[in-house]
Amino acid sequence: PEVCVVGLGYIGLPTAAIVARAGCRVHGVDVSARVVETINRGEIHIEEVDLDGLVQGVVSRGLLTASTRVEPADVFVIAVPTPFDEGHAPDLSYVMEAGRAVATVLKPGDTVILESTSPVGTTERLRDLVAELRPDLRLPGLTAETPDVAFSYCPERVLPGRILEELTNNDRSIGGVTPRCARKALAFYKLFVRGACVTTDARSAEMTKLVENAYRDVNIAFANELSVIADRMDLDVWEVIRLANRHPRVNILSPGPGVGGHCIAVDPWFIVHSAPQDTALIRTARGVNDAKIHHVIERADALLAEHPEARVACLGLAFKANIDDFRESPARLVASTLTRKYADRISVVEPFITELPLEYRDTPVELIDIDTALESCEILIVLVDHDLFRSIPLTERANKIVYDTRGIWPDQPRAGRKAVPRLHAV
Ligand code: SAJ
Repeated sequence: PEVCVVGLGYIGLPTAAIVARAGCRVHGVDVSARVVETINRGEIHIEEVDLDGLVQGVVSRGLLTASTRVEPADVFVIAVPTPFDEGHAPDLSYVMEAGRAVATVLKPGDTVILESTSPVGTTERLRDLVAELRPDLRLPGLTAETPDVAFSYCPERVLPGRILEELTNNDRSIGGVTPRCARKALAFYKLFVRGACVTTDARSAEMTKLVENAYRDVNIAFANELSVIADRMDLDVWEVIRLANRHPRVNILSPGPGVGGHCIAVDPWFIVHSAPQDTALIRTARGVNDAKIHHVIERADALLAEHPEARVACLGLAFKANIDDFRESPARLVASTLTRKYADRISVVEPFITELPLEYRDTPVELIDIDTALESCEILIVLVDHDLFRSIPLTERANKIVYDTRGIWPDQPRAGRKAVPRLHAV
């Protein structure tokens, strides 16, 4: 089939490239002319392992083209952002805009697939929008006869940094507005997915995506709450979690400086917004994870105030380890908040950038490398668990004052605390 992918971001571009590699002719659409030009040159505008070579290959073979206009195709994949507004209500304007554009070129036999994370009911709303704009088409769920166009919801569940591998190997939920719609979408995903493809209805698939990320948010909140309790009780939370996780049915996640990225900190709100009365746990988990950021800021602030002469290195700004993505990053918020008070003695180490973000303009704060930080700073605040930081041996940091929000250095002597004899399994 010919495929049109609307939205060429972190999901749309890798999907377009993988579908093209599977042998389909793919046309990608993006609102940004710069993104379109970059891709048509065989280059990419985002960082993702191995994506550059893949895009270069399919563009040079003529299998992937891009423009700012939706073109006729057999299958349409919509992968545009769904942010939320101030009141945590989902903003579906990009999805509906994409739907309007697709509606203009739809013909009988086509399949429309929504991949954007969306509140329950969005795929049916998309169908309703097309019904309004194209009264000439018979649409699923609205006609007793065989519909002209299929509508399905198929969320992605890939992890940044492993997108190409996970796009191919993860299982997929494929939710049709009708069973027939699901089967049409299934035939498309079978072209490039090696994981199992499980068909269901559109509303269940929409909820599944939200539930997966809310599940992770709730579990991280549990770990973060434990870390705050442990601080108060002068316990090493990582030691406690390591021990608890030896129980065959316990698997506690890792505390950190809060939850970042554009998925886990956002998607639970879509559930809360749909059922405000019944989401005490999910809402509280969001609150716990957001509050953890402020707990870290307070502790770091107290440490810096206690050592007024010490120079400080904030290690990491990314929202998680080993990626260059800074969206909704708690590390970034902690570092910039400390900078407002201690700019004259703070430096930042972030191996994934060459220039500090905008908020550092007009501050004396410098981006330094890890060697310089180890030579010149007395306090190290670990905000991201990049492998580069994890690999620093104790000998290079034994005499530092360390606040490790990620637990990457379990052997670090803890300032002001008695050494705890570590339990080792024998
Ligand atoms: N984090 C912790 N402790 C942990 C795990 C994560 O503090 O034990 C933090 C991270 O540091 C980061 C945030 O949580 O700030 C989110 O990181 P993540 O690796 O859990 O997730 P994302 O946002 O990169 O990707 C998630 C994934 N969802 C699940 O694992 C259920 C991914 O599979 C989804 O495709 C993606 O959201 C998405 O696009 O929805």
